[in-house]
Amino acid sequence: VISELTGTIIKGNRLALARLLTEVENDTPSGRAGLNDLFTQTGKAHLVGITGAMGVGKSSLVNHLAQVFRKPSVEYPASRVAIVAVDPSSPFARGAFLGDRVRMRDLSGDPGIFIRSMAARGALGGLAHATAGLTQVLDAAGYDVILIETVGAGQAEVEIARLAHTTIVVEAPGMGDDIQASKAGILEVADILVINKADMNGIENAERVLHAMLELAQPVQHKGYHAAKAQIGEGADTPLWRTPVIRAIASKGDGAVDIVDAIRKHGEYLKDTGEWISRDHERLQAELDDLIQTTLVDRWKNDLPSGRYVQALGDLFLRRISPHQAVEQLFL
Ligand SMILES: Nc1nc2c(ncn2[C@@H]2O[C@H](COP(=O)(O)OP(=O)(O)OP(=O)(O)O)[C@@H](O)[C@H]2O)c(=O)[nH]1
Ligand SMILES: [Mg+2]
Repeated sequence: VISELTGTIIKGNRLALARLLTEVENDTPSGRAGLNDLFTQTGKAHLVGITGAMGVGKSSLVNHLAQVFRKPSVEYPASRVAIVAVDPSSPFARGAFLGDRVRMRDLSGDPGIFIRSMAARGALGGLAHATAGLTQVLDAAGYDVILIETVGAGQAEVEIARLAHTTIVVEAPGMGDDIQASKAGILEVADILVINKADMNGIENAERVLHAMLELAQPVQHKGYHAAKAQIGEGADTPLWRTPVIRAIASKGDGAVDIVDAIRKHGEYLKDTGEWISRDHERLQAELDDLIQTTLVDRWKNDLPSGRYVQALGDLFLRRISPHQAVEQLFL
């Protein structure tokens, strides 16, 4: 049984969709009810994470990717595209947000595109959780491609990568050999690497460095790829994914067609190998386990005699007891 709200969202009511997204983002009871209602309709969308350092050109790229996805081709019908831009919690957040809005305005006339900005939460778990909720609603609402833009290269990006089927890491020359992604091990989660700002100096160098780092970051994958290719012979389909490195000039839209092509190929690869389903199952299990954990901790804290936790914490601060002893005391 679906509620009236859910029905209108599935029929394409954008206002109802925007309202539910706000409820889900704030984790309100009606947001949860809406998600429960819609959940049976999820699991169809291709979730694509776009991550990279600040100002590298992610929003410009997302803008053009959405337009390419909207154009029907011989092989593919037009997709309905949702964009979720996760704003950084940095002092630049407002500027970036306004910048995004200016660039994203190109897309706003198209009813097949839905754009949503989301403020980064304090807790990383909170952000990942809220993003997962938003993508579920958009998925149920019939958006077949959901582009999730996240800024930076750190823990948050790895969490978003875990949420996405396909993770695109965007780099740009001009940072010397000091490619940002290397630091957080973000290359390990890259399914597609984009070197943006190909109109700037240093593109060849950046490309060389990235290829070298990719070999280091994904040695097993590459070994597997070569070994498998040797076994099945030249020309046969490769059973393992090899992260492509694609040049782009996002401000002009150059490279967008190639990147969309790579996204579609990666989606097919995931489906052919069964990884689409295994990633989906991993994601759902992680979500369930997270929920169990928070629920257990909340319940347990509620059941604790008042003051016990604060007292143990006080003793810990004063170094009277160790963290392990504090746990023993609390679970007495
Ligand atoms: N020269 C050049 N400039 C670009 C290119 N792509 C984007 N830019 C410019 O780089 C700046 C940042 O672009 P955005 O698309 O906002 O980058 P972003 O990664 O989304 O930025 P944040 O969300 O703030 O991290 C803008 O001034 C763009 O016009 C490119 O390929 N070449
Ligand atoms: Mg941006």
